[in-house]
Amino acid sequence: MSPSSAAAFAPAATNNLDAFWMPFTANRQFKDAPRLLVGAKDMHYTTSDGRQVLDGTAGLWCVNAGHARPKIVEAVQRQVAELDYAPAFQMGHPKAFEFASRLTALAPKGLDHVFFTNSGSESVDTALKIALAYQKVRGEGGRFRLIGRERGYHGVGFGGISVGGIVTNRKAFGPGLPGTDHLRHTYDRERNAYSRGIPEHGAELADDLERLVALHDASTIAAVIVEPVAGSTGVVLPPKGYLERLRALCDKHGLLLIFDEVITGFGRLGAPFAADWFGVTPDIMVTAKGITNGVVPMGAVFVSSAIYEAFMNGPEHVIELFHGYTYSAHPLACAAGLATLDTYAEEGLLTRASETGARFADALHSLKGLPHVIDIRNIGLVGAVELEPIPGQPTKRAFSAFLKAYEKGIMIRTTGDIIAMSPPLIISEAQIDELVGTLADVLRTLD
Ligand code: PXG
Repeated sequence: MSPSSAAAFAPAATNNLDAFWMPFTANRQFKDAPRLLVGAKDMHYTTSDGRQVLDGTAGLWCVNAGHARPKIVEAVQRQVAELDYAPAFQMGHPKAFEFASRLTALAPKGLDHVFFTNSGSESVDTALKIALAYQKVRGEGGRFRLIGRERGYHGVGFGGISVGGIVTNRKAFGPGLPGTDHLRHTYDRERNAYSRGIPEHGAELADDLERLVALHDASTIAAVIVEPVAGSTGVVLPPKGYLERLRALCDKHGLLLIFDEVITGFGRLGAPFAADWFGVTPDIMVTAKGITNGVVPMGAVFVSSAIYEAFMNGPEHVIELFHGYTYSAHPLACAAGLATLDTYAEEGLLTRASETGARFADALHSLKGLPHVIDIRNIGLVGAVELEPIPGQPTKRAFSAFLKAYEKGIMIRTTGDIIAMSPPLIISEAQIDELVGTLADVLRTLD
């Protein structure tokens, strides 16, 4: 055997941390001092060194009912033994239809059809493609532009980064989709710092859509996509009246309004969807994450009947929408999703944040005045604490808070110099106090 083929047959080194190129991670920093999770139950993770860590982020904003919930675990176990996979192209399985029906019954009135995907990013691209194709089937194919918003996060597909507005997620990846443009973001610290809940000032920022309509003409614009509450960019809330105004302007100009509810969907704000919370219904609603409690990857795009029916024309044997994924409506995801909806309903979780949110808001706003804190924002069970960056070293201060917090037994997220929290919706008042109290201790020790 030549030396090179011997090497090829050598067993893989175990625990070779280098093999896994980790997503959205400082790989070298992590691999120098790994943080490994080996178990999870309800509100806690277990680490590889045997510690319990309070989950202040619901994983990545997805484990809304808490970890390892019995109904969901059992449903997935049963499903994998009964029907592990079924094609969704020209074939079906009962739970796909059952889950879609349950979801549309839960969704805001008028969003009566669901297209299944496997992630938020796929849901975003699906929504954008449906919007373009819809304009074409209704004879408005000249409407090709897609409008996003500065500081928006719509996942990492080319469509999503094109309408997204986070520079680090865009600048390395070329020009993106042609024909996209962006509304101004709604963060205004000068007028709205330390707002409790929805900020007072800035509804007029929705009128920025008029600027883009004047520039491009409405007849070239297919859709506007926004997160009702922007999560990844550090929790940016819509000012009072902003979403209503955006809805009215979309109607005025014949534009579809897409809500990206990947984070706000499934109870995060205290209502099933942000559309319910704000009383503003989009034409298309993008979801993922909490749809299966994060247990099996899945996303779903909800569309209005007007959109769905517009495609149900032409010869009946012809595919109406040339789009879909091998794993659309995967049986394990549907089983997990049905059990997730049962758990949400039995425990009242989709509205629970409207009660616990007040305690969370009190706790968060008590951090005002601690070193480096320059703003605090909250809605439902979402909160953000913004820190003054270390001069010349943006992100470093918040990241060091994240590391210290993990050592002290709580999991938080940071983006830029903003600390974000979005605990599972089952969090108790004592756990809210523990989460925010530990964060306060961390903030007191920051350089
Ligand atoms: N849209 C929105 C609004 C999101 O928040 C996506 C789309 C993409 O979803 P997928 O499933 O493709 O990742 C997201 C994802 C964070 C964080 O800590 C946020 C997300 C993902 C990971 C971390 O802010 N949001």
